[in-house]
Amino acid sequence: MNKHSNARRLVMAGCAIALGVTTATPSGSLAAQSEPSQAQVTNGELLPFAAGASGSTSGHAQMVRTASGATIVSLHVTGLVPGRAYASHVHAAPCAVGAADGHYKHDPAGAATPPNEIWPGDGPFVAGPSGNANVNTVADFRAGATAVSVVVHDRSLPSAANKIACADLS
Ligand SMILES: [Cu+2]
Repeated sequence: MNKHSNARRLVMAGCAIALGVTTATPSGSLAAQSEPSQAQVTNGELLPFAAGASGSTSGHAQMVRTASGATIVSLHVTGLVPGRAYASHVHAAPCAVGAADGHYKHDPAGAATPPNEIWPGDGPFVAGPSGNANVNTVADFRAGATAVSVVVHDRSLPSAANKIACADLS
């Protein structure tokens, strides 16, 4: 192998590390299993809850736990009321269990706000003129196993009954 192609391999390896991309290990040895985790992608369709059953809310959510230790959540919602304010959070129960229950917290004893919680849009967001919203957020930790759903809240409804849609992540 000549000098040029060696340099090229080094550059490519550097890029893979910088992007947090985990490449297949050639040996498959036990030692390889203690390498940094691979990226994990989960996603799900957004389905209406009772509070949103009168509308036509749909869309999807995706969570990427990166190999470098971050969590990226993106949410696409359609069928919202244009100009109305909504909010979204990662929740700690499946949609079918207690209407997805409460928010996922990185530190269970920590604050009920970001960065300890994961809120796509980082706070309230407003539906566009077509009733769509595309929001995301990046947390600087890898979400734990109980970060299982993404809920959309309609902030024009009372907080006790404003969960309009939910996506189970799998
Ligand atoms: Cu919520």
